[in-house]
Amino acid sequence: MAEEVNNQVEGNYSASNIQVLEGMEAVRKRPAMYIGDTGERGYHHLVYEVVDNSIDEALAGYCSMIDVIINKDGSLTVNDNGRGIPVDMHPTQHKPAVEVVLTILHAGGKFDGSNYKVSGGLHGVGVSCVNALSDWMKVEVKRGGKLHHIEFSRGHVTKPLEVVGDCGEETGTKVTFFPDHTIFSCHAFKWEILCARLRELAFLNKGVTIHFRDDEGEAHHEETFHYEGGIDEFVEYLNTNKKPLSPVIHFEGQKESERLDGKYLIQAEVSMQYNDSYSTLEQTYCNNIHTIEGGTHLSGFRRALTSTIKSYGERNKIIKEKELASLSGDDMREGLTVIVSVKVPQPQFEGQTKTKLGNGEVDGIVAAIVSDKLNTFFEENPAVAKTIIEKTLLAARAREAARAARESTRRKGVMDGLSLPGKLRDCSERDPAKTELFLVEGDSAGGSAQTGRDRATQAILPLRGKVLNVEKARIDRMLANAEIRTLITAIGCGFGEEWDVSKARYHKIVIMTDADVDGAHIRTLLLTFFYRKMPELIEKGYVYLAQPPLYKVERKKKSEYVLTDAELTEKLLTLGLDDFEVKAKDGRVLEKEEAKSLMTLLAEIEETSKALEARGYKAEELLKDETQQGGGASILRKLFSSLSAFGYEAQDYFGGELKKLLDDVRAHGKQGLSVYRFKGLGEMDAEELYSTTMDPTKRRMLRVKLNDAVAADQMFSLLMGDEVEPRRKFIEDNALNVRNLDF
Ligand code: 0RA
Repeated sequence: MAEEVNNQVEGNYSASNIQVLEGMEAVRKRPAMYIGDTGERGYHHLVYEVVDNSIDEALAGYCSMIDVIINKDGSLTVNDNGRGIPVDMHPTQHKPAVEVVLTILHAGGKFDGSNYKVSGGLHGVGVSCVNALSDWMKVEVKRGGKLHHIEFSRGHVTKPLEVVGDCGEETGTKVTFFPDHTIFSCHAFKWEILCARLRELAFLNKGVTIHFRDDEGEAHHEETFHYEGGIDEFVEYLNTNKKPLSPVIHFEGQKESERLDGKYLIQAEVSMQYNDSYSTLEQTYCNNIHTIEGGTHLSGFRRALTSTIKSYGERNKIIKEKELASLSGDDMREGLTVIVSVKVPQPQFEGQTKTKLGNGEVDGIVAAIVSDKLNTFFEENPAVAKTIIEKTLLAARAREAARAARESTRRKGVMDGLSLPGKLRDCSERDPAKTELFLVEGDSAGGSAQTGRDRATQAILPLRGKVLNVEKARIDRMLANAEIRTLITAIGCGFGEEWDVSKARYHKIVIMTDADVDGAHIRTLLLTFFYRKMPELIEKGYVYLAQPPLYKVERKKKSEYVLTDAELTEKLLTLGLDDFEVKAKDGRVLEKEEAKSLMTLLAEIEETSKALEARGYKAEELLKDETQQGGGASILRKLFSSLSAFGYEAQDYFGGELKKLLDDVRAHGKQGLSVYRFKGLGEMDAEELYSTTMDPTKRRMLRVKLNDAVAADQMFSLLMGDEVEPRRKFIEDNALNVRNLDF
């Protein structure tokens, strides 16, 4: 008898080991199937999977704090004060439960008997996948008065579970992992990417505190997200730089639904606020997942919004009968920012990127909640209702005007691409995958580009003067703008209701502007246009920024082009340090690499001081005045504290000794060199412009990406919208690192 039991245990043991082996190997063999991809997105997705478990604990009411830390060694820690992953023996697997959770696929959620796991990342694959894809993972559990520790490598236990100490009353789970760099092409966590998602999670799960810190990067960022107001605060945040036309309006409710497998609860929450802009921002979520493609929750909301506004407006004689029929849903959403967040057990995700909610019953539930409560809100706030409805009517009239404008432009052939604009110098190739459109600032650069280009694949469209700011213009005015019409025709996708990305005539659209303030302005105007009116071009990765050189450096009749100030400095310093001795404060001669980092640091100090002076500050005074906390002062402090590593102090710089050293090294580097700074694209002749900036085999270009739609929206509202004060503040805060603007 004893034999048999034993056999059975052993049998189970090996069965479960095979289960682990197969599961972990399957994930490592086809990682993309489990986490989407193995690039930047997948790399950060690992973090979301781990954090989602902590969020689940919070949703269940057991966890209030989540700490996320990018560690110095590039690993990442998620620490929560939930119940802690169970550590007792698993009844059928015969190993500690925590080991099961971390090594068997999909073992996470079913543990406490329910599978009501409403969190869970886009792929919802659980923390065991993260383990499989990590070079190592360490887990600490505080539970039952003891601190437990277990370690893994690539999904397999390397240090079995053991008790390593006491923890008193405290409970919680701490997971630290280092992704397997042989699997991922991305090798570092990015502060901005994680920040956006963690902030979003804090908005969506009100009351939870998420604390995020970066110990790896130079910058030592740290931020705490905690929103008692939940998605109401999210809407306020999204409208930060916009002028509100209504208070934030909040609805929530829940409803039981029935499916073949039983009853279950659907929860819905909506926050909305109108602003005086012309754009619409609708962000929808199901179980904390951003449903980018929308779905039944969005359709329910839209339907209810339209019918409620129409019926209230008609009843109260704000909308005339003849206007009623011409009002469209788009009109009601002009200037609206809204978050719809639903919690649905067993959600169905559809669509190309599996981010479209498919559960049919959600539509009616959301619609019922919105209709009922929005109507009550209107009844109680008639003045707000009137403002909103009048804006809606204005939008409808503008849309009618735009339709007329579009009709007339269509007659002129703008929409169908049959007659291309005269200014466009098109290429001969017809396969859009092989062609490029250069949008060039100014007629003279346009001429050089036209002469120098590869006629087969490169088309040139010179742009004269400033492009219209679409952030401030309604569509009718936009379509009346010649520059915008030319762009629409050249690109070939149509516009508005006729938009079709598959008709794009080029798969690379390259913005080529001068490297000065005017150039930057035109670039921003064009990006605003693409982001607001043709976002699919950016999503598909069709939009690029050309990188024309800033300098031409000549030495012994050989010339070389340099793209940025930083590269020029680097070049001069490298040449300058050739047979040149640099000493630390104590007289020790620095190694080549050390000398170079000291020089780079001095160059940075110099550049920062200059930028500050241009704005009326004196670096030396700013540094001494401890009450100064702004961007400039803190950047300066950091630079000068790095200087102390070489034994030098701020006084050595301001006294002139270090300035002279920097000048000497640069002068040494410049010997026999001539450095010419380009003032604009127009100064380059055709051959030069082609070989430095357009030749596909030599050029460098930046592809425009939308890392964080929320940040991008705010950035464009801020830079291009009506509010002057926040823009002034933004520009002042960021004047020192404008080069880091990231869309
Ligand atoms: C399984 C069961 C229980 C909690 C957890 C897993 C859990 C997992 C993670 C991952 C990160 N933090 C976590 N916190 C908890 C329920 C435990 C119970 O019933 O006491």
